[in-house]
Formats: sequence, structure tokens, C-alpha cells
Amino acid sequence: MTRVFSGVQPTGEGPHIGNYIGAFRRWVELQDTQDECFYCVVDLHAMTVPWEPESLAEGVRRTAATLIATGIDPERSVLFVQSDVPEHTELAWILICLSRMGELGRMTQFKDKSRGGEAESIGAGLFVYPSLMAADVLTYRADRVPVGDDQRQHLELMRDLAIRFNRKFGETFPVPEAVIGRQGARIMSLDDPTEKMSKSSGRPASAIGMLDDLPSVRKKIARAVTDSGSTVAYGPEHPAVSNLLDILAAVTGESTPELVARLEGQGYARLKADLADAVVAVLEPFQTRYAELIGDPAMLDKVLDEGADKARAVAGPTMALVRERVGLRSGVLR
Ligand code: AQP
Repeated sequence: MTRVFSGVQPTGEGPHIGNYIGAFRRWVELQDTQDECFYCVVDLHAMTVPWEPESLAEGVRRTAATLIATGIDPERSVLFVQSDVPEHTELAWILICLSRMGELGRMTQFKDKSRGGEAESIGAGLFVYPSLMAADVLTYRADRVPVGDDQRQHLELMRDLAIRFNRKFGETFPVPEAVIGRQGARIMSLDDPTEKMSKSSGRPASAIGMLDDLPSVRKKIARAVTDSGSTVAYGPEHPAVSNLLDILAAVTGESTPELVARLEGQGYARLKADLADAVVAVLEPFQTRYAELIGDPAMLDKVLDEGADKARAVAGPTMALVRERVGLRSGVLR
């Protein structure tokens, strides 16, 4: 039996087209090919940067509705919220104790997100959250973790922690494998192709939000930066246009060489017009479904409660085994 686990943070302006291309659409596909899929709104990760209680609660509902509207089927996948399953934090503590300061300090996401801040004022959660992420996956003893390219380093740490735990305490966890797509695994910002598209950049023009109104999606694409010259070409010398081509390829299913052949000599305006049409064609039905879901909070809560029950049924036995292996008393749990 193969088990898949992945998560999304309910942060910032909400999921963007990069999250969809790099992660969600693969999660949906995996429902057809894998035995069990666990998809989690990782609300505790959203506390690694300053947060407001109302926007966190709102972000959780919005993210859950987004996942269902993109095609995650709660009948076929376990869809739940991280903080509903306390085993994540319990295992995280053990993994934090097995993590090394040096390896956590090398995480580029920590370096990026803490840049510019005073060490004195950066929350310690930002430093240790890769160990919580390892706990998220290992709690379910998952085999495969579909993520975008930005999570590659965290996945390596997760594998190291699983191996370290198994060596010290006996074979307990499968060593999870990252599933990273060859195309679209790192969608870049529309206003700066050297920077990853991100929920919390604070620059609305940088990301196509999945919930952005469609006229502003078109406007953002029309204003996206391009490379000097006017050739539609793909490669490292054309980072901005390559990023637009990556998005177009992902949403249409065409390959980038096919797109280049079709759009060559037609200038950037045509590329942007085609891209806007293709992105709107994906977002329009998604947003209609999303509006129905977000308008029914009782149904969403029910889905998430049921998901938490199913997740706990797997997480509980893992933690009971872990407690025994590491030498913690487990009598109270029996
Ligand atoms: N730009 C991206 N291109 C492709 N995949 C991406 N992912 C994120 N950004 C891109 C993938 O989406 C999944 C969920 O991401 P996350 O919520 O865990 O957080 P993140 O990776 O830190 O993404 P963001 O959007 O940049 O959020 P903030 O700004 O809150 O940090 C992951 O599988 C991720 O790889």
C-alpha cells in the first residue's frame, strides 16, 4: 500500500497559481493512482510568522474550500486540519530533539523568511518548523510527498530524520520520497522572475491568486514583466518569458517546445493574451465551485471533522509505537 501526504499553509493572500501547478493539481491526480492520500491544511506552520486569530481561522476555511474546489475529494482523500491532530506536535517535539542546529540553520526558507529581521525578534518556530513538517509526514508513515521544488531541502531533512530515528530506535518510519514535477515545480513571480511566486510576498502584482477576480487576473498577466527583446523563447536567458510559458504549459497541457513553435515571431502580447485566456479557463469553474463551498461553512466543518477522525485513527497508533520506541511512558494512552 502506498500512502501520500502533503500540506499547504493557510497564509497570506491565499493559494496562488504556483501552489495549484506545483502541488494541488498533482494531489488531485494522485487520488487516482495511489492507495491512500492525506492532504492537510497546516495551520500550525502559519504561526511561524506573525498572525491574527481571525485571519488564521478564515485562512483555514478558505484553503480547505480551495482544495475541494480544485478536485480533492474528501470521500477518496483524508482532508483535515493539522491542529486537529495533536500527534503532529507530539512527534514534532521528538524530531526537534533529533534535529541539529546546523542543519536547521542551513534551510534556505529559514534564511529567506528571516532575512532583514533581528535574530532577537524572529520566532523560534520559523527555525524548527522543518522538523514539524517532518512530523506531519512521518505521523502517517507516508511513502510519497508531492510538493513544489521549494520544499526539496525540507524533504531531504525529513528523510535524514526518518533514517536517524530508525537507526537509533529501530525501523519505524518508511523514508519518504519527494514527488516533484519536472515542469511547473517552481513558478516565479510575475513582477520578478528571480523570485518564487509566494502567498506572502506582500506584492499583489507578483502572484495570480486563485481567488483573484478574473479581470484583475487578466490585468496582472498583461502587466507581467518580460525579457528584453521580443522573442518568445524558453531557457535561462529568458527567465520572465520562460515562467509565462511554464504557466501556460501547465494549464493547457501543451509542452513548452510546442508553445514556442506556435508563438514564435508573434511577440509577447499574443503570449500574454493566450496565457490570460488559459488561466481564466481554469479559474472560472474553480471559483464557481469555491463560492458554493465557502457559502456552506457547516458542510466544510463536517468534512474537516470527519477528516480529522480518519487522520487520528492513523496518527494515534504511530505515536503509541513511537512513545514505546523512544522510552516514554504510554500507560495513560492504553
Ligand atoms: N511558486 C511555486 N511554484 C510551485 N509550487 C509552489 N508551492 C509553493 N509555491 C510554489 C508549493 O505549494 C505547496 C504549498 O505551499 P505552502 O503553503 O506549504 O507554502 P510555501 O511553499 O512556503 O508556499 P508560498 O506560496 O510561498 O507560501 P508562503 O508565502 O506562506 O510561504 C507546496 O508543495 C509548495 O512546494
